[in-house]
Amino acid sequence: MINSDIISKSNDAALARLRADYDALGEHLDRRGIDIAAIKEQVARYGVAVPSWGVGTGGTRFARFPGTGEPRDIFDKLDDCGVIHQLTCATPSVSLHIPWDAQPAADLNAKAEEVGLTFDAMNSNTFQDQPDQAHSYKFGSLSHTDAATRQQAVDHNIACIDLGQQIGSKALTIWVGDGSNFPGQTNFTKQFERYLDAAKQVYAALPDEWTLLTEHKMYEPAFYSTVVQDWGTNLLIAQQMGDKAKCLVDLGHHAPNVNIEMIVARLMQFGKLGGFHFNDSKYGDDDLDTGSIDPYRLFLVFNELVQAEDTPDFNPMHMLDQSHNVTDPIESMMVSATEVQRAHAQALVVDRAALAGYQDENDALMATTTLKHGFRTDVEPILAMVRFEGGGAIDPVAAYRASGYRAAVGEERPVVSGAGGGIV
Ligand SMILES: [Mn+2]
Repeated sequence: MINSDIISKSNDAALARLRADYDALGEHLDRRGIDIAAIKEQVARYGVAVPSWGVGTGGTRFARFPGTGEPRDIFDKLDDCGVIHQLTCATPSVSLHIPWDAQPAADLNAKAEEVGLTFDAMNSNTFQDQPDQAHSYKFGSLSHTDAATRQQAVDHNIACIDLGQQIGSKALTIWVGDGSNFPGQTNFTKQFERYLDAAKQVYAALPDEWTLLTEHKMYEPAFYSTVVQDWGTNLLIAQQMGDKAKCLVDLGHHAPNVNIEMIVARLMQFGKLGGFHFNDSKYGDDDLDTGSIDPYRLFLVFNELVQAEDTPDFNPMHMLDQSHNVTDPIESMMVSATEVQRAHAQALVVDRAALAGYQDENDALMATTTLKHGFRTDVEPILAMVRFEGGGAIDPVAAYRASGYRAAVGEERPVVSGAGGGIV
């Protein structure tokens, strides 16, 4: 963790400016009939989970260039995740990927408590083979033509639930790489039937208070067809399973130009929006830092979410899911968490009553201008004040760099060979 003196010193240098900016924004919002303290409270209550795999340096299909002091195991990862939350006060939980992070529950719980974190959704992995497994997932997992391979994938998912129960998780996220690379390679219908049968076995093992999240993805690693390719198929799955099954929306897993915020609205309307994986993309599933390419789209997603915040039992899980190739993953994650908070806060300051009026009057120009007014509002002083008041850093990246954390862990953690490609 970062020494609190370093955070205090960094904050001392920035506090006077922050107070002036916060007061100015407060006056501005007051003229718009918005109480800045109420927005600040809502921002403070919001948290986004970080994925354990996000604190390692990722790669592409071509190469992986290792960074300094990469985490060696889940305990190093939890240290890094602890730093992200310590400085941003925005990421109180971590999502584990099994078997990458499989360790005795008591050890995981002890480490999480030490660094002040809890555990978010469990993620199963049936898209790669493990050294000791009996059946290969080369041609699929839950939808494999071979019953024993499907059973192995089902058993793995149930093992993820078992571990999750011991560490306080309440959800299992399933994403499979199953699909095909050639027309004719698979029978779409039979393959989906096999998937549904297997997924139902996992669903049957789900504890009452748990949620099963299924994540769709249009392509990759299968490049002709994917079993759970879009939100339509994903919704069919959730409807087939039952009330505890909901859809997970990863911002990078759609066809180009798809209206993601509208998918969000549709899923919410029918109680099937289970959660998000935040990232950004220019071309495909680029897994770039959240808000780095299209912050307006992120805002439009939150514009839908904010409208549903008062709905009973509406509590979708929010997680970052991105891959860092050229940045320090801790810095990318801190900035991304802030971008998610920013989009949330911008959506909160939209004049909803005015917007609804313009919509009813079919005043397209004023409706879109009213929405854009929220997006144009610089809410950074609110976010910074939430961090400061929570004991975090007004400028997390500055405090992090001043701490020398990366160099320090670099002393203990050897560089991992960069020979292989692959996104983690
Ligand atoms: Mn994802």
